[in-house]
Amino acid sequence: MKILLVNPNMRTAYNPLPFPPLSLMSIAAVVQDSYEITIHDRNLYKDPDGKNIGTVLQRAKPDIVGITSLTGPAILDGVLVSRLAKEAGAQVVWGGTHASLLPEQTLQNPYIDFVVMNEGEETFRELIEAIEQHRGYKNILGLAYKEDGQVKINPERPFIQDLDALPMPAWNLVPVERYIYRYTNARRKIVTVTSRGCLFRCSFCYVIDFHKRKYRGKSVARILEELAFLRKNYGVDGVRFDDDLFVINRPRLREFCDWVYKKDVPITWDSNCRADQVNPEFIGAVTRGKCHRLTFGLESGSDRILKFIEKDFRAEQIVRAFDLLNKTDIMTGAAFLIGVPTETEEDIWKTIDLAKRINAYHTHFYPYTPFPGSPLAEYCRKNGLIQYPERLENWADFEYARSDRTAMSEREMKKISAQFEVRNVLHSLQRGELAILSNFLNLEQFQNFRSWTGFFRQAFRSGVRGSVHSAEKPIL
Ligand code: B12
Ligand code: SF4
Repeated sequence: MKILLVNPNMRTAYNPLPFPPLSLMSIAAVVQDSYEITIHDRNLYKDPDGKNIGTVLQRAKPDIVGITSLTGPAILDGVLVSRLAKEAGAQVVWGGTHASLLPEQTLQNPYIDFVVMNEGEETFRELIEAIEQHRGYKNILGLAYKEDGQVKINPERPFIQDLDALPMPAWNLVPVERYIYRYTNARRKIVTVTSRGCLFRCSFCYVIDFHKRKYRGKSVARILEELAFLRKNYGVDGVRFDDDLFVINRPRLREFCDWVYKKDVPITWDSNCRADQVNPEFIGAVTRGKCHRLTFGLESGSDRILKFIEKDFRAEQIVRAFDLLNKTDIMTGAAFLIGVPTETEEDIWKTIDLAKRINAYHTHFYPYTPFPGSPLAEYCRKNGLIQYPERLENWADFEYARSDRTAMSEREMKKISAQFEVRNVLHSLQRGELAILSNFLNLEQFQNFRSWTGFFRQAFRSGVRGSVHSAEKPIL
């Protein structure tokens, strides 16, 4: 059996750097000893009309093509690859967040044969075996498929409790060098994931439906083993832990930081965090553990909105956390949502004021998008604010934050976002964070340059220095 796993093109102005396709690397690791398996990352080259991947498929003639999915523009690329894969005679399997949350609609697409829902390692292995041995699919937990034109959805598969039992992600199947980037405090940094799920309940987030608010984490010994592997084989000296919430398990975090400190592990790291996790004890632990950056989903400066989206912290906790963080050397990132249902112009200005007050190293404003299955998307649906798109493809450009639904016009919101992005670059230059910019001098990363220049062209065109509202205060 020949298997080709494809990471569709996910790059947008917001995500210009390629990320290692950890989902595909994790499922590949489980089956690579038994099957001929290849990973193909479409983020590493330009191929908008699919000529290149079409040729790859026609030459390799894989039996199975697996594609990962997120709600967003990558869906269109995934559908393009699925069509070409079917033309080459393959069975097409989708997995990942979007397909897991909407398996039925995903399977209504004529080019998709199977959906592996939620965690993929065991379900995918059983599916390959069933295809190979021409067995039926009805006993495979976590699988959705078509039978006589009908979509069948099997019962859920219980989560893998012991993530240490999984093999190391298949770094051997990807061009690791393409995913290594420079950062302040790290010459060779890469992204990895050490846990799954989160215990919080932010109503816009996918974890509630996807991970059922269950958390599973690799042990500290296993994390250190993976870091040692990355260091030994690829000279990695910096890591971004892109877990849903790396810091959530406090005993694990403390143990990890103590080990890094005691053994002087030559790696710095960054991760997501929540404002309500930050206190002097936390800062002491992560500083000892060589954390160099923490990014926060802060969402809003309005307590009413924070309550509405069930963020379970208040604006004053954000201020307190940043008052502590700003006294340390830890770099900070702050992400805010804009255009959330019920948000007023006053709420938006509270958010802008808070963003300026806490003065994170980098501040991002993202327009709210309802992700299928999240409680907030369901709220929008029930209240007639949105209708879910009828076809898989229409999720590619599905937006909520449109002028007819939000307090500010789309243009004004984009302008706020662009102004903070420009502020980020100016702050980075002031702080001498030139390492980040030096990524563009790396020939292999040079193609990213165009995505960034496009973004800043747009930002400046929106009038960076102009106020976002006739009688308002400028952001910069
Ligand atoms: C890295 C990352 C990215 C990378 C790309 C990842 C990649 N594939 O190359 C970048 C930065 C490009 C990215 C972009 C976006 N992302 Co993102 N991203 C992540 C992140 C942090 C890690 C993903 C990961 O590797 N997880 C680890 C692996 C092991 O878990 P997994 O992906 O769930 O994979 C498992 C299963 O899903 C399944 N599986 C997955 N794929 C497949 C495929 C097959 C064939 C099979 C059988 C199984 C299978 O098996 C895997 C192992 O169990 C997640 C959050 C998280 N911690 O998971 C968000 C996350 C996936 N992203 C999200 C979002 C919203 C986005 C954006 C829309 C953000 C934006 N506004 O720009 C964009 C989409 C851009 C686009 N063009 O469509 C949401 C997804 C919500 C949704 N409904 O899809 C998440 C969950 C974050 C969040 N909390 O909201 N993202
Ligand atoms: S947004 Fe972050 S803290 Fe909130 S539920 Fe999702 S992963 Fe957890």
